[in-house]
Amino acid sequence: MTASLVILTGAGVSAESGIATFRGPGGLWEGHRVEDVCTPEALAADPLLVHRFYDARRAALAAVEPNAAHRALAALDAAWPGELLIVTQNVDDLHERAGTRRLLHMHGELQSALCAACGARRPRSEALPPGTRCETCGAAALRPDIVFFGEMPYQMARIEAALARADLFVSIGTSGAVYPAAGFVQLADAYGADTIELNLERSAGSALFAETRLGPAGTLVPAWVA
Ligand code: BJW
Ligand code: ZN
Repeated sequence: MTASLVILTGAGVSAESGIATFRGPGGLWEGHRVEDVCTPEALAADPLLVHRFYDARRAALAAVEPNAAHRALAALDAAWPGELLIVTQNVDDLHERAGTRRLLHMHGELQSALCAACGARRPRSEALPPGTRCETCGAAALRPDIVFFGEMPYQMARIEAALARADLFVSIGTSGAVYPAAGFVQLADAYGADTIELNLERSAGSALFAETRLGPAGTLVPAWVA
């Protein structure tokens, strides 16, 4: 039987495309830490600041392209006959632009807007003017479709079920600073999966992995997939 894979990706996988990581150099935005902008409290207190942050990030997507790591994962997705799930913490669309299909955005997507009143989603390629109304319920409650600190990441039941069935868990380009994603390695290990970390430097939970390979994702991921 073919092995079942779960692959977790973080900001490091998009770094070589030119998207800044959160906790490395350039990890501040206009002097704000991500922990101060990505909260429901920040959205309530200063919605324009939070919308501006995501508008700038969305606009920046137009200037970047998937890199060799995204392409290698898309090729693996296309070729792997067994179960496979790529769980990304990234809110960019570089995995899908590379052609990955078995993909889940656990922290949301820059190119989606969420109605805080009814939960409806709509595609969002441009900034939405303040006061734009939800097409489903009519409330002026559209917010970035992003999982803020203190909010439950998306599709946790599906992720946990995939981890329970996984033979191999691979973590790529994530610092292991943010839960629950940082705990997936322990979960996968407890369920009996083998575990590998591919990262530029050792992550917070590095010791929990059976194997760690250090280097840039654009080099390590194609070599691992080959
Ligand atoms: C390369 C490379 C190259 C560089 N090649 N590698 C205390 C203890 C434990 C938990 C908590 C706690 N207090 C609060 C919590 C929970 C909290 C949390 O974990 N906080 C921590 C800061 C401690 N988590 C949450 O709140 C989450 N929700 C939750 O727990 O719900 C449960 C619950 C809810 C309600 C009631 C009760 C329970 C939600 C977390 C949401 C995270 N959101 C963000 C922002 C949204 C997206 C966006 O704006 O873009 O998601 S934060 C930010 O961090 C973003 C990322 O997805 C996430 C992870 O970052 P990532 O991807 O790891 O990036 P970096 O920059 O940290 O690391 C990059 C790595 O790449 C580095 O290691 C580099 O070395 C490497 N790298 N270049 C390969 N070329
Ligand atoms: Zn609505």
